[in-house]
Amino acid sequence: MNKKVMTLFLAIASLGLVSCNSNDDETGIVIDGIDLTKDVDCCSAEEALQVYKFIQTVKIIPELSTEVDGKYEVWAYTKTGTLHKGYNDLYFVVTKKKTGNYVKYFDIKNITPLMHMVKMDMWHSTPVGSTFEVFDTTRPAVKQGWVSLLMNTSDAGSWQFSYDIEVLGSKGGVQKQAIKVDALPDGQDWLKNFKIGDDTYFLSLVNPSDWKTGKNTIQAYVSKKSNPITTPYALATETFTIEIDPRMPDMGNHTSPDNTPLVKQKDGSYTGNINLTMTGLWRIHLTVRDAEGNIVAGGDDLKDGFSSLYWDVTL
Ligand SMILES: [Cu+2]
Repeated sequence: MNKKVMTLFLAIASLGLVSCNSNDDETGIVIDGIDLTKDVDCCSAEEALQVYKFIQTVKIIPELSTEVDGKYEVWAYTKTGTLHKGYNDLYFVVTKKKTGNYVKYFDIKNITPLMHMVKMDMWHSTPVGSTFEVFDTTRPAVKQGWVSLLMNTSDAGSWQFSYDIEVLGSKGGVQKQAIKVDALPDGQDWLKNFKIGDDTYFLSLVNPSDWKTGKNTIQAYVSKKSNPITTPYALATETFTIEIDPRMPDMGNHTSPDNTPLVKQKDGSYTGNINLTMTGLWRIHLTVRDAEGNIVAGGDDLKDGFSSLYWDVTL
């Protein structure tokens, strides 16, 4: 083969990889001065493979997936392809329609879940993660954010979602898309609220379904209800400490050793340690303190001596 035929052959071979999104930066195949393999909008072959592997672990939410400018496809994912009451991780991936290649540079903005409450004919939003960040340096073309949905869809009301996306200068998004929010099974209650004066705060427990028997990291977010309530609820700016007292109500309210309070991290989340020594229903009683150490929630209104502010997690 002469040199030109050889490069063409390599180029075609590399196009074969496009379907599994391995646009390879390293090979750098050039025809007439155009580098066919180096897609500057995405990633190395290794990074593309990481994205590909990641999306095998999640499922598409068709309602939140869309197309931008006829050029890009936007894919929204959760772990199950559905949404449920409480905290949900949301992931976004963008591909080029022509090649299927991932696009690294895009921004998700203004994610706005709204619930219409039938009886009162009013709308409210819900806690939302402030930004959709690059998920992981090994998977740079995946953006991750979260929503924590106050209620599930029922006769009382239903949800719609909107967001804006910008991909390489093209703008698009999803507007007022109806989407169902599932209830959690009995024995699971991952979202609670408390009040300080006129302000309402929400405590969103992050993915307790990932927990195993024994020691786990416990993570949560504290969000503050917006005014107006149709604006997504941002993280509370205050610094709290969330003390936990896990008990098994079906087993004489025994507790477990080695639990530590949730404290605020740089990323705005709260993390601590929880030790769930056996399977079954755990009621995690909460006491919230402000930065000065004063109890602001869960301190009074004790039921059987325990805080009436609690998450339920069934292992
Ligand atoms: Cu509602």
